[in-house]
Amino acid sequence: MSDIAQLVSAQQRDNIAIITIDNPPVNATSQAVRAGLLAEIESADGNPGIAAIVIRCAGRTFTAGGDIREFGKPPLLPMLFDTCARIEACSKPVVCAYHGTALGGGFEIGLASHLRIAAMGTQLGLPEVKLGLVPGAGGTQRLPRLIGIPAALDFAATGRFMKAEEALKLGAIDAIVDDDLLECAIEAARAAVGKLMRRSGEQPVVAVSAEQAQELLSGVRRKARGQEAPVIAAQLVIESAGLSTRQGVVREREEFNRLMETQQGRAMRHIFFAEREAARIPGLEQATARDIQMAGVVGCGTMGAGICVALLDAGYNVVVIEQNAEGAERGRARIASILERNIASGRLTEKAMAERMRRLTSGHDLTGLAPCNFVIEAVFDDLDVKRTLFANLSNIVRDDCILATNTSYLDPNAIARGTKNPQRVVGMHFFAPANIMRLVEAVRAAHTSSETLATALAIARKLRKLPIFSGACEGFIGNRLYSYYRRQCEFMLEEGALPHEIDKAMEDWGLPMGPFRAFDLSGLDIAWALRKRQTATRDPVSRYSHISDRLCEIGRFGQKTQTGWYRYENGKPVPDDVTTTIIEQASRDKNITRRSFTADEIRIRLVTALANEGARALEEGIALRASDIDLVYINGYGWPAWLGGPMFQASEFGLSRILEEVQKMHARDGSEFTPARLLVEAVKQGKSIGDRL
Ligand code: T1G
Repeated sequence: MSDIAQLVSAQQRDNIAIITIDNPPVNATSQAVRAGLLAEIESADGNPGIAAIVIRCAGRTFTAGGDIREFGKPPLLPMLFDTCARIEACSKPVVCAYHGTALGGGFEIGLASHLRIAAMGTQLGLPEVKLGLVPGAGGTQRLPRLIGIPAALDFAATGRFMKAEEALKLGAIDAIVDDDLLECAIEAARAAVGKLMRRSGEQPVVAVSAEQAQELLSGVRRKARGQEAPVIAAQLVIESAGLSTRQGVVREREEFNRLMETQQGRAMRHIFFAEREAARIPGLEQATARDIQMAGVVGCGTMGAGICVALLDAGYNVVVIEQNAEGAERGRARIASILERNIASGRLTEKAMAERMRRLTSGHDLTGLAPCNFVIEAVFDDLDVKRTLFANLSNIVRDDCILATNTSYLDPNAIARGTKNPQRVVGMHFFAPANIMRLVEAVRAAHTSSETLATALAIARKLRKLPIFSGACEGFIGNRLYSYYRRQCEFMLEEGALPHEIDKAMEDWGLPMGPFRAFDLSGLDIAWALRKRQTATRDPVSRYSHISDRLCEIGRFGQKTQTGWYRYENGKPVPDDVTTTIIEQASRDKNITRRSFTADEIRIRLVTALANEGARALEEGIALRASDIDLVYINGYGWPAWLGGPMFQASEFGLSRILEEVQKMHARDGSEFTPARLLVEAVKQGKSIGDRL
């Protein structure tokens, strides 16, 4: 039997042809599926014994769209838009039976059919923009013909899913069924025989005015923040009013092919696979996560409160402990105020908030945590404080209660010392605001058991976070790399750049916030305290910039003091002479002749700082894969997905260029910037940065 026969098959029930796509896991429309579907439609159309056709999928979902593994390779005929055109032109009614997630090409197969029904719970959408693309099989042309330009534009430009109920209301589908989907589809096909067929591509589109089009486009552009695909998708939807479906599909295809080759497209596809790969942690295949009935949180400052909200949102019962009664009261109020903000923004109802608050117990006595089988601490980031806390906790909670630390820098091994059963200690590093940021670094300490790690990962996933495995080291993956990035930012100041120039170079590139604005936002005092603690152990010959210390010495701690790298006027950062004077003095102190930097120089230097240290983290097994590092920067440090992360960008710049840059750093800035062995090897062997350098 050929592949085609296996992946797409047809049966006949009376005079109805039932075409079934069966291509697990998600019925992607790979070449064999496209060809099989085309062949079966043609055969049914030409068969006088067939009066109507049903298209359905086997397995857990209708097709989730194009086979992403085929992307970036030479296209294989037939293209899905041809198959869809053939479906639409069919002389017999074609009913599409959606279930699961009908996405991209999957949704488009139905849009080209003459009638669409969906099982309860089906979700539909055009998520191509999330892969840096636009729909490629007529989605931008047929959807506006069914639901109008503004609604179609919203789906095509955001990639958001619509529930079957919304799709029905908008007119994207014709019915929702809660009985047997196939039987209902056959029934609908029978009823359609001999009736006038409604071809989506032949429906008129109600044009929008030029002003409305501009308004819609500028809204999309604003939200896309530099990503190209959403704007193009919106344009294509708007253009549908002036073109026939056939012409529109040609336009759509041109843009699809062009976007496929762009860096943004490559980056987004890299991230799609990176996210799925990140879930695979070697050695953990057999480990089962424990069921958590009650979660405890120690510390209810900004971080602790955010973690509590995330736990409450995910349905856990939560006990939160502060140092004293007032602290507990304040903590509870902090949690309530986050939830209230979610009500104000329409994300939560009053009732849901009340229900969450009922699941929250707050107090100031650690013994309140006795019933918990998972406790996370989010107290002041000090080793003695955390060590004492864990030692105390291990006398209160059950011996198998998992103890997680939210430390951002400290060594979880040191925290675990003195704890009974250190195998149940794990790092779970959240990023502020913890109820919103998607990244959690799941840190395996020397004694962490597989079951403990698997439980931490499962909890993070239940919180709808993206857990990334990290080994134990100072700063884990994210902050470890970040300190090299921060230092190169400051070195460039000494050499001639100014904070706003570096910020502009990075913001124009795509970061929502340049490094100096980000430093100001998170506060300069914490890093200052850390540097002071490290003074004694710092290598005296390694390059050290005093600029940030000088700012802190005069009380410039960033946004919270209204001055830091910038001066803040009504919350807006303004380059400040005081900072410039300190920077220029630092250059003079080191006899550095100041020079100007191009934006490209700034970007490559900062990517190099991250990628070289990233490669070292890979060498040491701290990070499992280069793509995990990219995910850390995208989900925890504001990098847009379409930039692909620092390791992806390093290979885009070219690894030999990166190596040259590290060699310069090494010569100029000292031994911490030694080229990573993996980087040197990759360049020598002409390999790409890949997942294993
Ligand atoms: N192509 C190839 N593999 C895919 C795939 C796809 N479209 N979608 C999922 N997989 C693999 C995935 O890598 C994983 O594999 C397994 O399926 C399960 O996925 C012409 C051009 C459908 C909501 O963007 O959003 O149509 O890791 O772990 O959480 O206009 O997958 O097990 O080896 O994510 O249940 C548009 C992308 C394509 C859909 C299921 N479609 N997929 O989520 O499982 S472009 C998309 C998803 C297109 C046309 C154009 C989700 C899902 P492995 P999973 P899940």
